[in-house]
Amino acid sequence: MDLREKLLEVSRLFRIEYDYLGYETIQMGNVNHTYKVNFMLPEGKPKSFLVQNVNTYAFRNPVGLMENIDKVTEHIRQKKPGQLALHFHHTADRKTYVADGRDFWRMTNYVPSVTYNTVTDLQVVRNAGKAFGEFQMDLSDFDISQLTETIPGFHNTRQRYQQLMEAVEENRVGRVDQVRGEIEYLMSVQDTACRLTDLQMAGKLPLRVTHNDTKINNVLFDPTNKESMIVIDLDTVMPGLIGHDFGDAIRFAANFVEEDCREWEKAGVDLKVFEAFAEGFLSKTAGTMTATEMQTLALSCFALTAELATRFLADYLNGDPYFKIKYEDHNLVRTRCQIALAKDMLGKMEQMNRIVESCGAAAKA
Ligand code: GN1
Ligand code: MG
Repeated sequence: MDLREKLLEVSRLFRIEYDYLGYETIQMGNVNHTYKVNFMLPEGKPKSFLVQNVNTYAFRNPVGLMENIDKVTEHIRQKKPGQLALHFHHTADRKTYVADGRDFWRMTNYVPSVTYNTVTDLQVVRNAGKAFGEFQMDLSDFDISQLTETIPGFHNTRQRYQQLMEAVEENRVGRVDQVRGEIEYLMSVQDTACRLTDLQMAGKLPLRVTHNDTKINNVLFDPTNKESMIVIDLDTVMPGLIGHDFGDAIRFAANFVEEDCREWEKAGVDLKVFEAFAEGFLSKTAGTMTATEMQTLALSCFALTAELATRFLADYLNGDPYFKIKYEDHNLVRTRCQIALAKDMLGKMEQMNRIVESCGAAAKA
């Protein structure tokens, strides 16, 4: 069965009975496959849905994942009735997924919106910070024990380093010699990169319910103004640290270039974007943050960047089984870009700390 037919079959299982027009592939995310599936309503208006094929290599327990999303979206919906929310469609037997033995499908409403991969508009950045900060606050009273860890140790940086070392030892596709310099750099900063994880293990940072994948393109914006509408991609909502969300957002949004820029030497942290995001994020979260959380926010940006470098590099060494790639060395380019960004962050750590301090003080005032 070709994809066109498959998407129709899946849509019918989600009880969409309109006339089928076809599908478009959406460039969204590096892990799942996403399609916009188009129909025609009886009154002659088009209507679209988003259908995703969940990557079960990355998510070994997709049913647990969907249960997490169900609980989290329900919690937010109850808190904010009437506000735009993610809505997953159900099959006739009330499941939020279709598992056909090979693939794992789900369907949501399609929200006309704009997303940003790189941003220089500081108002947009500030609003993204607010959106992720608010998301976390909405879940601050959610019972953590209700959540399945969809990817165990997702932001355990020590474990990520270990996985990189295993990939180096196995050298499955013979790429190790090509990346000695990258391995050496990452090893040289291991303890700094893992400080957040070490503090967590020592019980010095509180566990919260966090989003864990706070790329700015996971916030949908209203096309008519710069207001954020909704936070999407809840696959990795799990117990985590506030720094995981702050750090990953900065890693993506404040980089001068996209995370897979072939001119990786241009990567670096734009402090204006950093400040705007910090302002927005802290305006929502500062009141509930501990001193240690606040003091490690800037460090968390470095931690998440170095961590992702180890993940991209391990995937490259394993023959790219995890992240979708568009060309042979894509994961290597991603690795180099994250390393260049990480180096720049280390150089700017003092400035970043000062910005966090002043935004935190302003938010509490
Ligand atoms: C993956 O698929 P996407 O783009 O939402 C990854 C994140 C990485 C990101 C890097 C479940 O996210 O952790 O930061 O790629 N998600 C998963 O672009 O591994
Ligand atoms: Mg994601």
